[in-house]
Amino acid sequence: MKFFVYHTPELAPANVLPDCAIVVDVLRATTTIATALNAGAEAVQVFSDIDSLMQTSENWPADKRIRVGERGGAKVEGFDLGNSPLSCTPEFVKNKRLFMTTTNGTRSLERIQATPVVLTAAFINRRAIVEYLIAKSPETVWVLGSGWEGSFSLEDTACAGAVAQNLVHEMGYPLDDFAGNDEVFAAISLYSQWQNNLFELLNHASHGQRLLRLGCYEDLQYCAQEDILDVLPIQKEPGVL
Ligand code: 3SL
Repeated sequence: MKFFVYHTPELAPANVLPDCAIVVDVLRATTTIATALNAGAEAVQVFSDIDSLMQTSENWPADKRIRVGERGGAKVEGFDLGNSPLSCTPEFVKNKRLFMTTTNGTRSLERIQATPVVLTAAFINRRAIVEYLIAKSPETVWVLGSGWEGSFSLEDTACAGAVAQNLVHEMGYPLDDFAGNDEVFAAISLYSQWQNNLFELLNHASHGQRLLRLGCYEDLQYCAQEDILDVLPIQKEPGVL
């Protein structure tokens, strides 16, 4: 397995795709996706823009759909939910399809949706991702951080490092053979430094601070937990997990 980390979708090479792409947006899109699927949502369908979400979701039965969206961290006006994973309870999402648009995470998913296997990862479901990779052993794996509007996000690269470190330990891969780019070393170093204090790391992150200003303290606490959900968000058709 050759493992590559890209801090943002823009940094991934154009005109080539890996065997497996893993999108990470710890704060909060991929944490919300894992939570919703674990709570029994029928699927999560992602959109980079609000208009196409509205058009597609109009054709879905109203009692079977939930519109989820944020811009700048705040709920999109008229939508059922913002992007808080804590809202995705079984009472609310079970057997429903989430139609979701977010500032960065859904854009990353759109960027690599033609990849044969697309997964989403967060700290909360890191273990399920690692187990899938060990079982299937795809030849090339990209982890794409979502960043914030094109710039680096601490928490996404740390999560990429959490997946990479786990794989290296469990599979006994020599790091030099496993790492496809220098970012893999950086991601593992970042995670190793903070793995016992991920909540504090999220507090330092610029998007963590933005969410704290919006009153999302409990979201940060939730997103900082590791391996609490055994759920594998995997793309079933383009844009649908
Ligand atoms: O940018 C995104 O995709 C979101 O996850 C950002 S937020 O945490 O919902 O504000």
